[in-house]
Amino acid sequence: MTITITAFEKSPDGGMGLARDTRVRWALEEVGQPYDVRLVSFAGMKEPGHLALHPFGQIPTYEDGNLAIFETGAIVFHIAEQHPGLLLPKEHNARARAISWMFAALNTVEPPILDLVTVKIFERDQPWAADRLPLVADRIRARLDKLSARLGAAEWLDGEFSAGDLLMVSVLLRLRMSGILDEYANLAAYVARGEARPAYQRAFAAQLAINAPPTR
Ligand code: GTB
Repeated sequence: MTITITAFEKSPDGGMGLARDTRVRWALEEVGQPYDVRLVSFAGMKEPGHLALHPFGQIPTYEDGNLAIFETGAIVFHIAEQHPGLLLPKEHNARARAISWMFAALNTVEPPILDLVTVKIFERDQPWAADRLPLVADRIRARLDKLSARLGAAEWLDGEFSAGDLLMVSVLLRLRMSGILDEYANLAAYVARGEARPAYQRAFAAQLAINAPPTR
């Protein structure tokens, strides 16, 4: 049975890899798991067929035989569990620590980064948007100060590359356009290391091929 994920028919980022299917593609590439992609329009996401897979009408989803799951973190976790030792260490404590980093990426580091997108795009016409922006940026810096200190000169967050790094790099790269990532040389280098991985390159190229196909 082939694994099928869903992705935007046309991503608003035009193929910069910021939509969350890139994270799932990256995990599948890291473990060497072939997959199919079903493209979904914004309207299609809200139709009953897709809502049966994703209760909030979003992408990505993941189907494998009679299993259908949603939420990028849960999908990446499932993929990692299917391939012990590749994205999660086999040793019990190291595995638990890698899972901590997965949750830290999604629950602690990503929320203020999402707030930045919200204030810059969706709230930009509000009279208070200009006042809110520096507050949100400082909340991001508060997280990055600590993350940068913890990473130090290490290659990855806890020993070998793990699903924790995959999600943390995916979260941080959303910051590049803001310039905040470049305030932290070790984090910028960490993100670049993640993006240089062959599996990431394949995942990025696959989503780009959909969103910015060659003109001829
Ligand atoms: N918590 C869920 C998860 O982690 O899976 C969040 C899923 C989610 O936000 N999905 C978005 C979606 O389907 C796409 S990834 N949105 C459509 C909708 O809600 O109707 C978020 C995203 C979208 C676009 C860009 N971009 O263009 O830069 C970046 C990220």
